[in-house]
Amino acid sequence: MTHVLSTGFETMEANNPNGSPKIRGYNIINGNLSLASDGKTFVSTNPAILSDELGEFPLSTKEDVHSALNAARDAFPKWASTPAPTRGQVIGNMGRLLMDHKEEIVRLQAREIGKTLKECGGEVQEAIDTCLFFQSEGRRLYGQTVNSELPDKELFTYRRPLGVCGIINACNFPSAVPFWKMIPAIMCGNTCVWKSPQDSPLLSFALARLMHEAGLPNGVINLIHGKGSGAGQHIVDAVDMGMVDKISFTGSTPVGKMIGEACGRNLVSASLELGGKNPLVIMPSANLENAVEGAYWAGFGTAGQRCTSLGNLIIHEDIYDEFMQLFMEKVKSTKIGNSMHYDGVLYGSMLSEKYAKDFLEAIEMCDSSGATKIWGNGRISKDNKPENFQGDPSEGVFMWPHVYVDVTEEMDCFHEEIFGPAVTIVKARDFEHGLHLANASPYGLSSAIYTNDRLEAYRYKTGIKAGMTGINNSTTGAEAHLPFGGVKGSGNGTRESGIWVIEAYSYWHAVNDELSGKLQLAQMDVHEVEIEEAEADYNSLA
Ligand code: UN1
Repeated sequence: MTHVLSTGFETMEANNPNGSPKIRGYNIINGNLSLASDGKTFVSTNPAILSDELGEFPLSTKEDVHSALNAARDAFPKWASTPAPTRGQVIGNMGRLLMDHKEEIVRLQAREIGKTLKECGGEVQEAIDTCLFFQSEGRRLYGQTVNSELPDKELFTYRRPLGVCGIINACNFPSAVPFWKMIPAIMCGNTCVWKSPQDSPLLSFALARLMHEAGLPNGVINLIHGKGSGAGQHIVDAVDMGMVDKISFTGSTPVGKMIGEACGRNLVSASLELGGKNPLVIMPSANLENAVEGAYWAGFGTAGQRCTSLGNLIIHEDIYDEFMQLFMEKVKSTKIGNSMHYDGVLYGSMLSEKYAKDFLEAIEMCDSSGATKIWGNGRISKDNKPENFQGDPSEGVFMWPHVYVDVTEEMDCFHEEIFGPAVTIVKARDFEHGLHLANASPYGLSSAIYTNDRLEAYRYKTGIKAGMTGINNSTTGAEAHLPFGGVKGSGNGTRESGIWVIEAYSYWHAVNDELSGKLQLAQMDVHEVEIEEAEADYNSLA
C-alpha cells in the first residue's frame, strides 16, 4: 500500500494530445492510495475542451465504500480525543497550504469544471476563509457551566462529535462546499468519508492530499470516487447498516429527500442543502443600474449553476420596460468562453456534459410551459453563437444565455429550478404582488430585493420565507461566516458556515456532578423559599 504523501501525482503513460497532463487518480482510505476493488475506472474531462482528459479515477464499489467507512470508524476515537485546539491547528495548516498553492488549485478547478478563473479564485478563497475561521473555533468549542437547583452540585454542557460523517457534494462549488462541510466536521472531532463529485475528482484528490500534507492523521478524511448513484448510494445504504452517524449532502431536492428518509428512519442526523428558485424583486424606487447588474450577475454568473442563482426575476410593472431595455443590452453583450484562454468572460462552459444535457431539457420545459423566449438558442456551436463568444465553441459544452418573459405562477417554469443560464421573468402589479410571487415557488433558499424604500425592504425581509435575503444585492455571494441554507424545498433547516454549522456536527452532552456526598433528588429535594404572610388585603385594591 502506498501512503498518499510518499509519492507525487502520478501521470499516466499517454498525456493529452495538447500536452496537458493526465493523472492516475486514487481513492484515499486510511491515508493510503487505492484503486477500485474490481479495477473499474472513469475519466474526468475538461468541459471547455472535451478532448482534454484530466485523469482516470476509481469507480468505487460497495466494498471500497465500506473500507472507507471502517477506516473512518477506526480513526474516530483518537481524533475525537485530540484536543480541539490541536484539531484547529491542522485546519489552519490546511488554510495556509491552500494559500500557498492557490493559483495551481484555481487553475485545476477551472480546467476541470469550466468555471471562470475569477470565480474559481473566489471559491478557493472561501475554502481558505473557512479554514481560518475554524482554526480559531477549535479554541472556542465552548460548553457552559450551569447553576444547579441543588446545593453542592455542578452542571456542565459539552459539545461532542457525532462519529462518522458521509459527505456528498455537487461539483459546482467543488472546493468551498466540501470544506464548508468537512472543516467544521473534523474541528468538532468527527471523521469523514468524502464522496467526491463525479465531475471534479482530480480537484478532490488534490484537496484531500493537501489536507494530509497539513498534518491530518490517516483515516480522519477518506476520499472515494464514483459516478452517478454508485458510491454515494453505498454511503446512504450504509446508514441502514449502522455504519454512518451523519450525512451532509448538497444537491437536488429529490435526492435530498431520499437521503433524509434513510437518515430519518435510523435517527441519524442529516444536513441537506438542496435546490432553489431564488426570486429577485425590482421595485420602482430602486437604482436601476445596480438592479440590472445584480440581476445579470445572479442569473448568468457561473453560467447560472449556483444553488443561489437567480430563478424568478420579478419586476414591478411601472419600471418593467426601462429595466428590460437595460437588462437585455447586457444579456446580448455577454462575453462567453474558456477563461483560461480569454480574459473578461462572464461565464465559461457548463460544469460537464451531464449538466448541459439537463439544462437543455429544462429549456424545453420552459418552452412547453408557454413562456415567451426573448433571448437564447440552446447550445452554442460554430453556426449558432452569440456575438461575443470567444474561441471555438465546438471544443466544449457552452450555452447561450436565455431569457423568458410573460412567466406566470401557473407555469412549471415558475416553480422548477433551472440549473443553467436562464432567467424567468414575471411582472408584479405592486409590492404585495411581488412579495407573493417571491414566496410562491416550492423553494426557499436565497432571495433579494432592489428598493430604496426602507419600509418595503423591511416588509420584504420579514415577509419572505427564505434562508437568505439580499437587500440591494444579488441572490448569490454567501460569506464563510454567515449561516447558509434554506427552508421549504431547499433543505431541512440545517445550516452550513459560521458558528451555526457547529450544531450540525456535534451534540450537546449535559453532565451533572454531585459533590454533596449524598443522593439529592432534583425537583424533590429543592430548598423551598417560605412566602411571608401578607399584611395587605389585595381585595381592597379592586
Ligand atoms: C452553492 O451553489 O452550492 O453564495 C453554494 C454563493 C456561494 C456559494 C454557493 N458563496 O453563491
